[in-house]
Amino acid sequence: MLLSGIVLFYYFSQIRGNVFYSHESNGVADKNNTDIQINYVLLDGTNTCNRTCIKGEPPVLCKYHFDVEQYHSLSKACYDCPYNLNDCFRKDCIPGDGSKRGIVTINRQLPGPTIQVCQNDMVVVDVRNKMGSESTTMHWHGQHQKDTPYMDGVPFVTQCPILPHDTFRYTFRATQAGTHFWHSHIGMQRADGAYGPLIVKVPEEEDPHSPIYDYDLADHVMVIIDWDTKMSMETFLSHHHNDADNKPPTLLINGFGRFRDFQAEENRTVYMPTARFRVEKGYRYRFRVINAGFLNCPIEMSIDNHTITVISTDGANIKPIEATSLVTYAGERFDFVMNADQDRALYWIRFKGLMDCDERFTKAFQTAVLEYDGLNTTEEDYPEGNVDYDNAHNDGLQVNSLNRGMESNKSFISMPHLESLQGWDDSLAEKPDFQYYIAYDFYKLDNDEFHRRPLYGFFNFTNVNMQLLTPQFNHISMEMPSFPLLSQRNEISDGMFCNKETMNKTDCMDLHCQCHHGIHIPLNAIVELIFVDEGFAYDANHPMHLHGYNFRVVAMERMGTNVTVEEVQKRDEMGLIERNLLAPPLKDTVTVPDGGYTIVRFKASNPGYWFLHCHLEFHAEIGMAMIVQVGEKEDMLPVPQDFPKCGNYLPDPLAAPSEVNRSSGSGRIKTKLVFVISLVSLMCQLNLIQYY
Ligand SMILES: *[C@@H]1O[C@H](CO)[C@@H](O)[C@H](O)[C@H]1NC(C)=O
Ligand SMILES: *[C@@H]1O[C@H](CO)[C@@H](O)[C@H](O)[C@H]1NC(C)=O
Ligand SMILES: *[C@@H]1O[C@H](CO)[C@@H](O)[C@H](O)[C@H]1NC(C)=O
Ligand SMILES: *[C@@H]1O[C@H](CO)[C@@H](O)[C@H](O)[C@H]1NC(C)=O
Ligand SMILES: *[C@@H]1O[C@H](CO)[C@@H](O)[C@H](O)[C@H]1NC(C)=O
Ligand SMILES: *[C@@H]1O[C@H](CO)[C@@H](O)[C@H](O)[C@H]1NC(C)=O
Ligand SMILES: *[C@@H]1O[C@H](CO)[C@@H](O)[C@H](O)[C@H]1NC(C)=O
Ligand SMILES: *[C@@H]1O[C@H](CO)[C@@H](O)[C@H](O)[C@H]1NC(C)=O
Ligand SMILES: *[C@@H]1O[C@H](CO)[C@@H](O)[C@H](O)[C@H]1NC(C)=O
Ligand SMILES: *[C@@H]1O[C@H](CO)[C@@H](O)[C@H](O)[C@H]1NC(C)=O
Ligand SMILES: [Cu+2]
Repeated sequence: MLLSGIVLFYYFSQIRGNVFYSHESNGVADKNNTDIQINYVLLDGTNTCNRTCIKGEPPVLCKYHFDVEQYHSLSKACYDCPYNLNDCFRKDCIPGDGSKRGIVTINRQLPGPTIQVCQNDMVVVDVRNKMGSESTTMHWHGQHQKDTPYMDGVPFVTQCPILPHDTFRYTFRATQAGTHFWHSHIGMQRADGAYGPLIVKVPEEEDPHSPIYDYDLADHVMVIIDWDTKMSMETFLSHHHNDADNKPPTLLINGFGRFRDFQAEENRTVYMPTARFRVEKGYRYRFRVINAGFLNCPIEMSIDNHTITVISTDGANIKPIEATSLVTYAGERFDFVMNADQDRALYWIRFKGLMDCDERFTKAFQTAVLEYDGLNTTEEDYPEGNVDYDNAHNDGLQVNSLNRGMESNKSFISMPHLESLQGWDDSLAEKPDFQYYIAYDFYKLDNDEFHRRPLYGFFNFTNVNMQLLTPQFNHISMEMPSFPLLSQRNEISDGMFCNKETMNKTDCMDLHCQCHHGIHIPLNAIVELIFVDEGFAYDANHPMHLHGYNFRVVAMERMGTNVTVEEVQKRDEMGLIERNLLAPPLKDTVTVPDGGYTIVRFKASNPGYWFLHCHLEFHAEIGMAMIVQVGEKEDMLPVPQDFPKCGNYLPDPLAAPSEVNRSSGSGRIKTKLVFVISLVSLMCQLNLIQYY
């Protein structure tokens, strides 16, 4: 892969002292950051931070440059792709699935550049917004930002959006080892290509799984996304404001997809290239899977003639489990080991889209190729047999199955049954300090964004495709604040947040309630969140992602098609909910069975304002999200003094000009006025302005 991009070379230049923002702020105690005040070596991240991690070696500072651009797949950079397959691998060529469409890229790569560092390295990413009219932010999915909560990249929660032409320097420590990813956290940019791997490695001695694999190669990272044939904003708008659907037709694996065929000379059919994963017979390989998906399309993956041994999820190690297939949901990551112990051959890797991608809708699937060494094959050689949607599945034990819970049987295993290698901690205490139900579904509401009664209210339509159901947490749609909560926390007013305790549920079941949905959790409380997917409307699936933490997944069950919080509560009181409080897996993104619940636990030890949301972009963007405030404002780290600010500008229109503060440049205004007047008179003289 071409990973050069635009990179600033600070190769081996020693830098000393305070590369980090000094933590001085309005009366908030200075926190000791002595542990990160080391003399880092500033490296060009793309080439030199990608290294073997050695125990005892000091961390380094890795610098990357991200140019966020609106771009195009199968652009002129692709010349004769796919008729000449070599052209598809040219620099700046994004072959995609063969659709020519607008995309959003980082350094004209899709997926974007890989950030690969060792644990505790400092990562510095200059994100330059080269889009003319859209703002952006970047989120480092899986990193907890404990030292730098204001680097979490959530617009209006931790920072202001980065304006067009501006550059924002993210600086954070890669504390969470494992397979993660970075992605834009604004609008539909991730859906259109603004995502890439973030791999944090550890020394071999610190990896409990190192004895069971031989290689952990950059080439074996598998980034999956569901993919559309047009800009996803187009799909979003036509689905939300008209009768079009929101189902992704295909998938991309590392930016490649065989979706269309192309007719070449002599009636020869050619395809876009597929992702290829090369292995040498006799060795065991660690693969890292990232689901960057944006729509309701869980993806089942399997490799023909091989089993996979799943060893970690969302960066946290689990006891290895051998399986045939793995289901991933948007935002999740899994690492597995595969043993190249079969005949030297080409094998299909099958990716099957579920839910909105299944046989009822688009039958979206994709393939990649597992290629053994010594075959003398080209990009045009494929494994035997054709893959279509109906045979995109391999039978056998499945990990993380769709809409299944701990009622697991021999054919599938659900998340709480995986065993964390981190053992027990006090988040798994018998009773939590703070328990909170978050129930959701799609509701038939006159959501003012999409249905305006009496003009075009929800019930004005009989055609269900014209009825937009609103996904909400606890009957509330999140309205994002006008300024970032964490970095401008002094502007937060009392009573600014709403939640099910402050709202009248009866009202919110009939009317569309939209406000700054937030809950407040005491610092260091042991928290239990119970997600209830009521399941009345549709068969849906919402992956839940919490920023700033990973949580234990202690229970999961599918109860039926229609479920209420009261029923789950009753079940719990009767002792019918089985919680795994021994060593359940640690995750930051988890599925909830439709018509069921998922229960997670964490210790609220990371103060801040953290976003909790459905990881499907269309849902999060229309309010299936909330704020989790952990601790008091004083508990949170202060932001750097010169951190960018934003917000409304609403001066009093009745205030006399004299009341406007003179200090801030009235002189300059006068000069400008004189300049404008003389410019206008000059233009009049030159007849550049016409009067009508
Ligand atoms: C920071 O650490 C130094 C040395 O360990 C200690 O003397 C000092 O009191 C600490 N300051 C704060 C604010 O904790
Ligand atoms: C890391 O370096 C290896 C060897 O130089 C290269 O093959 C690989 O692509 C690099 N990986 C990344 C993530 O840059
Ligand atoms: C291509 O296909 C067309 C229609 O099926 C057929 O008439 C023609 O002979 C084919 N050409 C070649 C070169 O095979
Ligand atoms: C894969 O397994 C199938 C079924 O067991 C077998 O028929 C086939 O020959 C195997 N493929 C290869 C390339 O070994
Ligand atoms: C590899 O394949 C090419 C074309 O198919 C052929 O010309 C060449 O001789 C082959 N090389 C070996 C070592 O088999
Ligand atoms: C496990 O449960 C599923 C769904 O209820 C069922 O289809 C399957 O046959 C069961 N498998 C076994 C081995 O019991
Ligand atoms: C929509 O429904 C409302 C009643 O809820 C009705 O008053 C209104 O006339 C309807 N509008 C149209 C355009 O049918
Ligand atoms: C909630 O609203 C309903 C209908 O508007 C009203 O009857 C009820 O008293 C309200 N409940 C509370 C607790 O305010
Ligand atoms: C679930 O609720 C839906 C919508 O209210 C209703 O149409 C359906 O009959 C219910 N299903 C069951 C099994 O109760
Ligand atoms: C004007 O200045 C005064 C005193 O410096 C300050 O208190 C006030 O908030 C300022 N007003 C505006 C609109 O900036
Ligand atoms: Cu959702």
